[in-house]
Amino acid sequence: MAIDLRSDTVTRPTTAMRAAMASAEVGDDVFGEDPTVNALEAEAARLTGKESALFVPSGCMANLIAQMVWTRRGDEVLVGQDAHVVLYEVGSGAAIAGIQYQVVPGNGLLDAAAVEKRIKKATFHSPGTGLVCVENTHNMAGGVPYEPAALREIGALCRRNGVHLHMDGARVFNASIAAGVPVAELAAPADSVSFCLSKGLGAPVGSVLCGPSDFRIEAHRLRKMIGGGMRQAGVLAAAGLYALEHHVARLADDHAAARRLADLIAGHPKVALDPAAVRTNIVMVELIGIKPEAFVERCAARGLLFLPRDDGRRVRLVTHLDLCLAEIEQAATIFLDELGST
Ligand code: TLP
Repeated sequence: MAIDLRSDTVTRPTTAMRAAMASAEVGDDVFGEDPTVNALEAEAARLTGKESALFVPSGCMANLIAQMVWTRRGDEVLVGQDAHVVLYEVGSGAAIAGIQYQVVPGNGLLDAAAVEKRIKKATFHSPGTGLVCVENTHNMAGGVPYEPAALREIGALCRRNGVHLHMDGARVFNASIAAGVPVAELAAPADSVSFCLSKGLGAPVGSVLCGPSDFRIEAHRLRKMIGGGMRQAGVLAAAGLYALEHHVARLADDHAAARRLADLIAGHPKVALDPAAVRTNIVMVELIGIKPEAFVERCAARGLLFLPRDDGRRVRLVTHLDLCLAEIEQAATIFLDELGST
């Protein structure tokens, strides 16, 4: 079996998770009658400290719905560099929500000063800022979590300016473990937060979008509009509930595995990598004088899978619950071996 570090989305549900799915009580969720979906939404609202929550099929749908609820067509959405909503959501913000992005250059994480400089009111000839969106952890920056204080400052600034704040918290549980603060505290400055059950938490499908009750009413309508209404979704929600109960604390193991991998790889003359910068489960490695695509192919031929970034310089390796420490060490051996033979 290959060692698969392409993403934390590749995990398969465990036997215990499948048992929870098989025994889930279900109903028609479009009528709001699936007890397991309702329980998952209540738990997600509790964990994020929001009034309500909506179960959706994917992180992309959660982000799209949040952007549709909080903006008017033509609005600008302020995001950090390499934001997932800009790079990897197939242009849905533009194509469906009708928004345009203003991307703040930098490492991807926003700060209040950068936001303040760019936030603006609509005039007869320019768009206004409809929404600020933070990504926590920031995927393409290398799984970097926000400092809680930075989020509070951005939140306060948004409130002063009457602009909503959405957190793409696909990996906010990783951020919470890394920062040592509850998810609710990280999410408090944001009006809405989405998180994925299908990444480090190990569920097969699903994300949850959390926010105020009136936000949920509109989000629910939009979910149906874009084809995300699900029927006996309790079998999926059961996996999510199981993940929230059993797979959150263990994210620390993924972080330790990522740091171990970084420690083993760093120091090779053909890589630029600071292991101390690896705070969660993503290791972003810059290759020096080597083409990422060709290197990825060579490692794949040796049974080690990971992805090249599209910047022509870096590769991304992601740890998750389907890996053991021996595989991490084997991964490093193959990686270093192939570096040596370039
Ligand atoms: N990220 C995937 C790929 O799309 C890159 C991955 O392998 O990391 N927000 C963030 C920050 C994400 O990283 C992702 C998925 C999403 C949203 C979208 O989630 P899904 O795939 O459930 O639509």
